[in-house]
Amino acid sequence: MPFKSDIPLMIVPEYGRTLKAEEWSPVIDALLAGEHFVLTTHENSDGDGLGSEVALALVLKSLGKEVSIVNPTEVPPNYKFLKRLYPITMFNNKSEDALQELTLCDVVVLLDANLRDRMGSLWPHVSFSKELGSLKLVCIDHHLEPDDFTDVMVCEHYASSTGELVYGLIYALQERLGRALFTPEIAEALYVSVMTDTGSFRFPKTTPYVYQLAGDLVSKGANAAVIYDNIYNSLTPQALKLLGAALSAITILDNGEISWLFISQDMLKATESKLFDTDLIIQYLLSVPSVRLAVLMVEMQDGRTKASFRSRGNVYVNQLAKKYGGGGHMNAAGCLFPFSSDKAQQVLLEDVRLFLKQL
Ligand SMILES: [Mn+2]
Repeated sequence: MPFKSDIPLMIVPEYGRTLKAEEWSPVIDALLAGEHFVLTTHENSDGDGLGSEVALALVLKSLGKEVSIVNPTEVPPNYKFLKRLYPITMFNNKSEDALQELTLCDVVVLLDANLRDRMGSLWPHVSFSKELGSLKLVCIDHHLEPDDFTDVMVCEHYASSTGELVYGLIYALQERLGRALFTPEIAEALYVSVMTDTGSFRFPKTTPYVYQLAGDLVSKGANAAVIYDNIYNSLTPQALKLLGAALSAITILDNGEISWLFISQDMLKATESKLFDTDLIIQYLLSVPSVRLAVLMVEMQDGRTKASFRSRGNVYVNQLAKKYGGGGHMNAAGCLFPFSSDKAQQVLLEDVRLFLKQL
């Protein structure tokens, strides 16, 4: 008998609200005052973070600023085409260029993350420069419950994506400067952000405003079909093998309410796939309509365990992730367990059951 669902999708009245130009003033002041910028996003970057930083880098460059994009982890293969629009460097403590950029810059803009730890290996350097008083940290994001660690922050969780916010920021900047700033390249980068973070315009935050914005970006030169093809029709044979193995390993527990998947290093090795190949799998965990909470756990190379949560209705998984130092959105969140995957699975399953029971 198929599981049935009567769980309503969340619609929040503030979804689709846009910021007034004056609400962007602190960000615009910081951007116009800065000379030398480093833009960055969270570890294991996604389309939203990457598209947002490329779009903002292109805008700042056109204003005559020095701009580098330096990320804590590498660009996943299906987003590498963005590097054609702007160079993206991966930071590690041995890379002299990236270290120099971080030392020279006077403004760091963090996009699509609102917790200091999400900056990974960049944070100690940013924090050091900030303490010296030589650096301003600006954050633009749309996740829940931001940390207090920046100088200027716009964190609006009703926005579909960080790209949606950057789009509004560029319009506010155009108004302030009295000149046009959008180019086809900027439109392309922002379209990547909005398309990926709305699950290709399917998620609840896909408001009429988001469709208008997408239409505006297409009219400014973004090629929707080519962008979709670049990002989603880009699986390697290894990633397909992993998908097959992962789908067979999904378990549906507790009367269909929980879907559960653990991907081990052995599974990644057997299919010769990579960590970022796991990203497309989580959507299948929520494709059974009775599922209220979906958990994907991935064993990392260093022994830690990465957990991603998706949920339906009033199951606010950001609260679950927060318990372990993570965070995210109401229906999509994640965290990193510092201990072995056996222990992580055991602890988390108990917690997930308790969490659902008390709702
Ligand atoms: Mn995002």
